[in-house]
Amino acid sequence: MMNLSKQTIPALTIALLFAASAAIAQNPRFEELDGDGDGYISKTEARALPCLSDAFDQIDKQSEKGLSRSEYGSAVQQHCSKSGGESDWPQS
Ligand SMILES: [Ca+2]
Repeated sequence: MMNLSKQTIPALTIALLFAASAAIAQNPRFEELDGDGDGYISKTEARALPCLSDAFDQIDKQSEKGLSRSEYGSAVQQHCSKSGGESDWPQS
């Protein structure tokens, strides 16, 4: 019995870590998409997030450099949140 629980607890811990990282991966942070670090997400950089890439032209109204941090935040909420509204995108 003791041996079984010693094996089960680490397995559950690993499973939880995988679940947590999968949840984070659904909504990459601004810094993760901004590959060249210029403070804007270009159309090319947006390709890493298909829901953002698809809506890029309608989101990027300023249309020069790409999406600013605030444009990105609202775009992800509008276009990348799964149906059911379980998004825990941080509001800052
Ligand atoms: Ca960039």
